Amino acid sequence: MRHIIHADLDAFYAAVEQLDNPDLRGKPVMVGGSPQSRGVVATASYEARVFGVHSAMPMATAVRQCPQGIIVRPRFDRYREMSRLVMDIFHQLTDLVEPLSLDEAYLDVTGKVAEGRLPLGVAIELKRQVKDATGLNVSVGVGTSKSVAKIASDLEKPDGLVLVAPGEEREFLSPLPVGKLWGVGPKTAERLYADGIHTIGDLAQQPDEWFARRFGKRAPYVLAKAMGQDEEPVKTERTPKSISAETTFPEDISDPEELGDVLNRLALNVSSHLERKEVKGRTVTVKLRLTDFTTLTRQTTLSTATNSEKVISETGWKLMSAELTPGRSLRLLGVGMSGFAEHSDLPQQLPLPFSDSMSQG
Ligand code: DCP
Ligand code: MG
Repeated sequence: MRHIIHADLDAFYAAVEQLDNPDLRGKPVMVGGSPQSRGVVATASYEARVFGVHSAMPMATAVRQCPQGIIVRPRFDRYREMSRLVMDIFHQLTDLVEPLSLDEAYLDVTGKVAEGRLPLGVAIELKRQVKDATGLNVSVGVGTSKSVAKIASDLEKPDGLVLVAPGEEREFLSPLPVGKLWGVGPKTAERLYADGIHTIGDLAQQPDEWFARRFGKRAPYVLAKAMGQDEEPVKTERTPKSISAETTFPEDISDPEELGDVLNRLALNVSSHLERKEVKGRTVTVKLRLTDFTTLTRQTTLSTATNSEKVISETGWKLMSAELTPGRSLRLLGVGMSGFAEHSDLPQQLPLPFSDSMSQG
């Protein structure tokens, strides 16, 4: 049996701002772009969430709903620095860490439990270590699978700690809305509601034939998740062939400035991921999905390998802006880096023989 922890920092960007500036503590803080330039909320402190302010909301709307909210511009370098501290603490506990974003990771702590530690004790200690080292609160879920741990960590945010005891997975999941299940997106959830399936328990009760019809090849995975028995391993940091980040918009976006903001965020994500894996790449790719679902990818190969957020976003911008014609809207934007150097610690200033011809096309 495995013991998995899912850890997710509370109101991450806003919490860092409140940490660094005591004047912001206990106040509604909205981190993001300016309401004048169609900026969006990256995240809001829990004090602001009371007013309905949330991530991805236009800042102008946030200001309307919470006029006393304090708008703070994001400081990505600082968030990345904090993220690194937190991920280091995770790594001190176990080698089996799978980061999902700057503020979120799975940890496989089965080894600790085998040494005689109680899963609850491991989780309490983890929360305390993060708090002591950084001043940040992390919400933690503990369970025998990734999906149960992830759902659990979200349930009592902020500063949550939810443990699902072995054998109680199904009972735990049963009353929760199907939309909470990993892999069931908003559209699938809506279709399930239409079929009268509201909770994860409702879903777990459906006959096998129904699962096969509704989910096709994915049926066994979805069923396992609904029963709280998925076997998905915690995937540690190996060097993959490419690292990318993408996002689908709630509504299609045509404004280049707005797309530029998204691109910067994705570039930060890719760059911090590259940094964590200690690799640098030369090929930057952007992926654009248009309103009609046409997907374009455009890439270019740089002369020097990099993990720089600035270079990735600038290169991505060149590739993307060449495709932005008036009236063209995007429903998805992605940025990726590939073409990794075998040993990224070796100097990269000299091009490898043939690298130019290899990088074309
Ligand atoms: N983020 C963003 N845009 C989004 C969602 C998130 O820029 N649409 C950034 C800001 C968040 C950080 O990523 O602080 C982490 O995302 P989370 O979804 O974990 O949200 P928070 O940590 O802010 O809040 P919580 O986890 O307490 O719900
Ligand atoms: Mg978070």
